Amino acid sequence: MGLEKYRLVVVGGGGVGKSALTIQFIQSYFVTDYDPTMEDSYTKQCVIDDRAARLDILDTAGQEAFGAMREQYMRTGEGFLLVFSVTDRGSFEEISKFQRQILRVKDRDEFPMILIGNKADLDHQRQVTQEGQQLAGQLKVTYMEASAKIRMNVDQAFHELVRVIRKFQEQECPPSPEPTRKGKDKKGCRCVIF
Ligand SMILES: Nc1nc2c(ncn2[C@@H]2O[C@H](COP(=O)(O)OP(=O)(O)OP(=O)(O)O)[C@@H](O)[C@H]2O)c(=O)[nH]1
Ligand SMILES: [Mg+2]
Repeated sequence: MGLEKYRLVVVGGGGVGKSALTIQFIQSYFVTDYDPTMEDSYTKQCVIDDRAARLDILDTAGQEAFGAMREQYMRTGEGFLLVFSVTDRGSFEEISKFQRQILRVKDRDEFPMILIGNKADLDHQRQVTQEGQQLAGQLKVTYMEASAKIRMNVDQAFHELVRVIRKFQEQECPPSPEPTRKGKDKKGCRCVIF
């Protein structure tokens, strides 16, 4: 069976910990310095629910100055981690804007995404509490609190997004009954290759 490939995109405001989460997931260490990202990509193979997958992860720029490439990566992404920091109210308030932009670029009412409240280790600096879960309900996505620093819910967040993408693609494009069929079907769906 061919390796499943997923293109994941990490979005959210500046300094919320997108790079720290991504690097913790890929390389298992915590980056303490803040070096604003322009755009970085990573690849990791992993097994999620007994199915091997290759994840191509795009770590995007939160800072507006680097925001020009946004539409381009939104077009190619198959699933999005919407990241805010629980210590930064402004980053939480920006999330709906990211979701709207993704849905507009995709021209859909829903698309695989999950909402991540990062920096959950900084409990004494919290500016967002139960509203994380409430927003996820409104956006109809799963909510997880995470910490890149203490490696809490890091693998879980990326794995959960892959599950959401799989479910979405199976609904869009149920596996073909013909086992040798490849490539695109009539609807232009990208089907699983057996
Ligand atoms: N305590 C704590 N600090 C974190 C966590 N995640 C990231 N940080 C710190 O927050 C700062 C910003 O993290 P980055 O990962 O660079 O943020 P970013 O979202 O990639 O920022 P841009 O690339 O500008 O969009 C760094 O100093 C990190 O060490 C976390 O879970 N807990
Ligand atoms: Mg970054």
